[in-house]
Amino acid sequence: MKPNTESEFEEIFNIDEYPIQSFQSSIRSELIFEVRRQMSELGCCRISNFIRSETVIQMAEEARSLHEKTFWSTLEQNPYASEDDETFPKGHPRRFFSLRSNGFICSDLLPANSLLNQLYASDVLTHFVWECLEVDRPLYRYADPLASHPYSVMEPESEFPWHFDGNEFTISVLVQQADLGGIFEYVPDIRSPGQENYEKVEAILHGGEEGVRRLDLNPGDLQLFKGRYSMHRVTKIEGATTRYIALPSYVYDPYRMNQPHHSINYYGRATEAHYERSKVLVDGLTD
Ligand SMILES: O=C(O)CCC(=O)C(=O)O
Ligand SMILES: [Fe+2]
Repeated sequence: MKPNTESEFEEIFNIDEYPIQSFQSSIRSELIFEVRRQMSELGCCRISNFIRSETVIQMAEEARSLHEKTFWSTLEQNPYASEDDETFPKGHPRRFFSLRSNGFICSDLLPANSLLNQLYASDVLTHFVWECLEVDRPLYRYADPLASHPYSVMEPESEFPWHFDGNEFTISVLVQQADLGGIFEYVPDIRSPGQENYEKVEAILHGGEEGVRRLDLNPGDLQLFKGRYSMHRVTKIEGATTRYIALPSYVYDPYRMNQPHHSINYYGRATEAHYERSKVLVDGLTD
């Protein structure tokens, strides 16, 4: 990954509106204050036009140019991307499988000079995300070579059912919007370390709407969310336009990666490191 330079930084982020690199700026402090407020109230936050409009257009071109490298999957998965476990009763969230049909352009397939690589390499961005999340520990980029900052690709009729992520936090940047559908829905903080909250999860899986929120992104917006704790999904894509979204991800533990089963289902493969690191104790939550 190429080290970030000031000029690249200025080319990617809309620093005229959001001077995230300027630690003395009151605009920056106010922005962080507002993001924190939304995160605690809504469990998710959107910062409009965070990416420069010219850059969003180039990122959409980048994603389209990598389209043929997409790993596609159409399969039934539970919210934890884990294998079926017959020790749980029928209907239990662990045994609730729904169809996912989407693709990923894995992070390790991005060309070295890709805009998404440059964006993710930014320490200023990582630090900004950390401050916005108001967590009590350092935050790291995700060590997972496939899932750290992929593009998710959803073609017409694709859908992404209710699930949790392996990593704690993601900042999504939509680069090409579907004509209709492709809306992000989530239930803020439905689980927490030590507390799976299966009853509530089950209610949502069976169509419950209590606590469900929706966020309709525009290209160039930045969305912060807590994918390990907030169950989320993307509604079915309608119309003829493919939806591309960049998913830079962050974690507490710089050693961890997705579980091999999860990695193979989502990204088509698991590396030796995925197997080696799969035994690391995390937070007690199911991946
Ligand atoms: O496409 C999105 O907005 C979210 C994708 C997602 O949840 C995931 O890749 O785990
Ligand atoms: Fe997710």
